[in-house]
Amino acid sequence: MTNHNEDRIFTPGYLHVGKPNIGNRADILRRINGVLDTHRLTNHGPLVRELEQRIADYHQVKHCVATCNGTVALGMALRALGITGEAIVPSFTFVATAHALLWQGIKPVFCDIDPVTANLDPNQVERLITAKTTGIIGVHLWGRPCAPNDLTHIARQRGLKLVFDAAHAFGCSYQGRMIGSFGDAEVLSFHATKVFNTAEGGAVLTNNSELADRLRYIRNFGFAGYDNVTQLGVNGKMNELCAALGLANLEDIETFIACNQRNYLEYRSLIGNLTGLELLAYNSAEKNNWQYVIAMIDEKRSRVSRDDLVALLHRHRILARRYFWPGCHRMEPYRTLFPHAGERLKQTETIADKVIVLPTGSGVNEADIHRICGIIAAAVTKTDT
Ligand code: T4K
Repeated sequence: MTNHNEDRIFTPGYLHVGKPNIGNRADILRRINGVLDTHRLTNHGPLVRELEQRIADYHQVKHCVATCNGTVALGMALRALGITGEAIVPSFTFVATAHALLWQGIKPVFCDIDPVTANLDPNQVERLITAKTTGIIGVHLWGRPCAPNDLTHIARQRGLKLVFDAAHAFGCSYQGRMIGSFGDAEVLSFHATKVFNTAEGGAVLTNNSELADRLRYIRNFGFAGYDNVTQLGVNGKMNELCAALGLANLEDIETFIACNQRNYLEYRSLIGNLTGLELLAYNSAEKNNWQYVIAMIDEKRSRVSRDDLVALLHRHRILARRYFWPGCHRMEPYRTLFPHAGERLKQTETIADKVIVLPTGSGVNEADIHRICGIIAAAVTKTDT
């Protein structure tokens, strides 16, 4: 049984990572009513097209191809770019990144992360390139850019395709340029748990018009007109109801981000200097969505272990998470396929064992954060007795 079956977490009184941000309800219902009135529920309707344009504008990129979710968007991008054989990818990511590769018959070659950024380590990437490598998949973990310049340089030099999994990076920037236009393509997720959501949804962003065209065909079974299928495709379409929710939520995106930032600063003021705990920093010179409040527990200096702290918080109905423990390589089918991968993933395993993701978003208020931090501080702090 997976956590998806834990309906108890949806009962009032729980604080959790990933509680959806929901925009103005009247606006959402008005837009959904409009969809119902027209009877146009899906297949590239006007709301999906409007959302695509607005998301492309927001990320300053030419094309946004909206999809039914981020995982399908990743698979579509890999296929449209002709990535085959092997692709280099972090193990320290949500398992969907690795699954998207294997689902396309591509071998994920797990690469270690940089201990400071927790993102792909470009030096390690170079070492893993073989004659079979056709692509690099960087993940902007927790919305923090994944070495876009270094990876672009390596990909260009070695003739590889470069895709960024930007599932966490809606509204983030790198060196003043919005995430969305780095590499050959970047992939967003609009899952309920993301800073911007359409309940389920995702998108591929790219500046390459020819690639965008190919993605639009792939998204629609390969149809190029009535009864005319010109290539292998999939059903990757976003529907109008999700787009309606998305358009309404987009109206409030700056409010959601401001709320996240306020929450983050509150956490920082309360547990930012705690011995035994490090709160992950964001570069405030860049645009961030502040969607992930990440604490790293140093078990040598903390009174409590990471896992005991998570269990303690759960007992208090605070569903902190260990994203992305234990790392894809220690999950099936990868554990069986690549039993020795861990030997080169030392930083991945070290960081995966330290991380706690704390609740934030519009469902969390200042008093909640004080309560959470009180429990954490009491548990982590060693007393001199
Ligand atoms: N790449 C990366 C790096 C990703 O993080 C993700 C998704 C993807 C690719 C793939 O994108 P999608 O195909 O999903 O668009 C969740 C999400 O299902 C997943 O979208 C997300 N990353 C991942 C980080 O987290 P779970 O299984 O941990 O989520 P779950 O169902 O336990 O939900 C988390 C919490 O959110 C719960 O405690 C309750 C709350 N919640 C959740 C939902 C769905 C709500 O309050 N309401 C809701 O409707 O995977």
